[in-house]
Amino acid sequence: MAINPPGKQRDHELQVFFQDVITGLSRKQKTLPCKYLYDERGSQLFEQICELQDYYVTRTEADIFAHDLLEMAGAIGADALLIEPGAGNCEKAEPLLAALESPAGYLPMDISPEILLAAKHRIQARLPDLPVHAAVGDFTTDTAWELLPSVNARRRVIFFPGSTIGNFDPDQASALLAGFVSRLSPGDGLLIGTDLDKDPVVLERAYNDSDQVTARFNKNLLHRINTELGADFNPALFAHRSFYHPLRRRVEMHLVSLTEQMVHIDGECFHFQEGETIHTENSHKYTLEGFRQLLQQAGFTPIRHWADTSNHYAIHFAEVH
Ligand code: AVJ
Repeated sequence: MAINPPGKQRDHELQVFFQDVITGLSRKQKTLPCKYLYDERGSQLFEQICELQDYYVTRTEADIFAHDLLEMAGAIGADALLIEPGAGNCEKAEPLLAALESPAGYLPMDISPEILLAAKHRIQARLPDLPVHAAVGDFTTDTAWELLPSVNARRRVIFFPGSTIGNFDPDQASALLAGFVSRLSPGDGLLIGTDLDKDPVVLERAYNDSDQVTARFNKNLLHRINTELGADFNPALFAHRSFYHPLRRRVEMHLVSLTEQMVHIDGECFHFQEGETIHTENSHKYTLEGFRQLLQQAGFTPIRHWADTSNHYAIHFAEVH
């Protein structure tokens, strides 16, 4: 197998980014894939969002983990291997791993080797008996899962917190969960966080915070396209807009063109009408029943869930049937 030198790998990533941008902006409803919101600056801004009073999601999930950790560890049981796709700094898994009975190991996956290795060392310092198998790669590809068959455990449990599943349309979410099932065996588990459907006022405040951090997070995508792809977006001529769509049960994030304008990206030219938008993200909200149906369809049996007292957020435990 040929190994790409770092420069070439980077070139390839830029090519894919460029293609995705051109394809997205050529559609009738212009769109950009939300994964590109998370470059270094975007990830910093997202961390700031998580600290906002208006953004209840991160805080609420953390409260549920703090409150119900022992029950979750009990549901997972002894000698389990915890697998975390898109683990990042592994901060959410660490207390859970510490609460598990004789865990067989931890297998975090992330595209960033630096963040993953730093987290691995931190966890090994705290839990020296725990085998940590760090897998660098995109969890939607086979490479990231290559280590899995070689790790023995009584059961394997996928950990997918953060309501990341909400970024996927229901069809894609179902396919992602079915993909998880295909990596597991009957009786293996899934511990997954989902934001719940709720009062639109609460939802819209969370994605239109009074400090405008979400607006900066959204517009950072235009800066990124300018820097990495040499485009000439004027971010001042776009406005952040987020709204709840009750029929689609999701918060949509858009960038609205404030005027008629042209934008150029490497010889390609895109026309914007005044008021035309680029759709940059979806954040799907589930009812408890709706998410259980999604789990069921994908091949999981819902076992139980934990939620906050306002039912703003839920963490579900399910088993492969
Ligand atoms: C990272 C997908 C959980 O949808 O709430 C936050 C991303 N976008 N504010 C979410 C996000 C705008 C976030 N998730």
